[in-house]
Amino acid sequence: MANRRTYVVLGVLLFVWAKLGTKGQEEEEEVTCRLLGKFDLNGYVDAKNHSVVIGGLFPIHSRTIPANESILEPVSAKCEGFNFRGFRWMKTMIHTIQEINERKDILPKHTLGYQIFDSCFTVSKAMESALVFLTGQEENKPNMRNSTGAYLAGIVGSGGSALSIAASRLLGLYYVPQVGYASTSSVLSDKYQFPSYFRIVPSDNIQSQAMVKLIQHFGWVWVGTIASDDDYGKYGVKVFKENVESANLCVAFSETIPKVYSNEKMQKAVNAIKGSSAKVIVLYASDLDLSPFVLEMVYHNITDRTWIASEAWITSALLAKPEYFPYFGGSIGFAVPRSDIPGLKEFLYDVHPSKDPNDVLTIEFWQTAFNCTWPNSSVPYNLDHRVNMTGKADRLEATSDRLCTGEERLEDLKNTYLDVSQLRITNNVRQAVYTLAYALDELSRCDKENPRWHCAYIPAFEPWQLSYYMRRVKFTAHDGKKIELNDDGDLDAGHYDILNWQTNDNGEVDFVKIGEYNFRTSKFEIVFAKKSTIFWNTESSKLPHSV
Ligand code: TCR
Repeated sequence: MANRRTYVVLGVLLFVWAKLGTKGQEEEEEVTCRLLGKFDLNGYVDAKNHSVVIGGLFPIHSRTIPANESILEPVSAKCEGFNFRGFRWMKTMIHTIQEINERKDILPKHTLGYQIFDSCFTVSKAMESALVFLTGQEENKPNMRNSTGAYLAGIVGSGGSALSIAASRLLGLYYVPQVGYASTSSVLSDKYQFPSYFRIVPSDNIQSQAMVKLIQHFGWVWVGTIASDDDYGKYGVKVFKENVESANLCVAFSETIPKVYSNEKMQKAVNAIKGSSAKVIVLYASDLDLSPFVLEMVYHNITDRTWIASEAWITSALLAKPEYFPYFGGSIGFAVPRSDIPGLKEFLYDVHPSKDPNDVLTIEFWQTAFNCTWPNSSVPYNLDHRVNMTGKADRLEATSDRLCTGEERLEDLKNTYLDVSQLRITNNVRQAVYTLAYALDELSRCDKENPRWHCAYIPAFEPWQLSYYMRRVKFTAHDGKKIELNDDGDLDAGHYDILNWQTNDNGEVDFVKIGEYNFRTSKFEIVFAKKSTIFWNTESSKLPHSV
């Protein structure tokens, strides 16, 4: 069931309003406390009649709408920029939970519910959600029970590192397990700061080392770096630079791209790229943050560069478009391995706005995908409040006069949501849910005759008791991959695919696998497939020099 929920939160966030007398000392100071009060989160809930509930946080939108400054009280922001990839991740979580509930070998006596929120790819929404998870929405103290009374076991999320870090600072206070499917920042391995954060994706420590190995392999010496201005880009580049130094290579320039559009900062990055003889550039950022930067590269016609892509954009359908190929063709990067998920395709196709008039996310999905307006719905049609390249607010109030009929066919759609050929992070979402389920299963099997401190009953357990089992979880996934977390809650054995952007006969961008980077505690190797050819985006189409 989906709905827009407005939660009144008592005492969790207090806005202290000190109203000082305007006429100086003679007037008495009057201090009033006001409730800052309404969480406004979109999402999906199925919590009734289940033993425990798993929380989820996904970037179903890519940003919040800038608040109207004339409003004095802080209000919960609205979101825009529908993100089809995040919508697919969210659906995958529901699909996995349903699958686990049908299985007899995991948690045979229990079923899992879910409570999923849209993080809008912003820290503020991630924090709101974390508070709602902890307080159970109606009460002013942590009780780990959601509004339906079901017990919250742990959380799957969030997308970006900055969001996971923020959420984890709250969830970690109570040892509520959070299992990341995409947050890769190296700081999240620090268990003093993030005691109950686990992840099904390797830390960027490994990726940054891999990038240096790649650069050495091709004999490049000088490289530039560009990072997004957040915990992902900045820590990624920091570790990269440390590794570059110990490999005796050199960084020609190091710039950040702003989160909130600033022409000045953007031009600084553009000038660094233009003015440097380093033709190889490491770009550490999430695709949702990259569009303005990509447009700058197009505007300044910056070609003849070889981009080393971080995992967050190497397989991005938002960027891998033929019109950007002259600028970003030939990019090389590391991607988490892909997998096929049985039954997911059919599950994804089972989406229609007429099923539930309150399901605002599905209505928005339909409107955005088919470029029409759903009749009689309150969901606005794709407003865009982004700031444009000149720095002015660009309120593109797009309207589609065409009404949706409901007869639109998903089969005719070419859309990231339905593309199941590149299930990478999607597969991580699945494994994150399984990790929680296996840990709960172990907890449910503990020897009650001979109880230990971590032995408990479902649903009456403390979050740290589940964290104990999370640290020891070990299982084989549907695709045969063995999943085991180390003491830092990280996955430290596995491999990345090394991909190269090439065009195919239809003029589309293909992610061609040219090799693998295998890693296991203190053993790394880079292997290039013998027969693969690499596309180089240089004038000569040959390996660029960057010395
Ligand atoms: N870590 C990024 C976020 C991210 C991502 C992605 C977002 C990664 N991979 C794929 C969208 C799609 C890797 C972070 O912030 O930690």
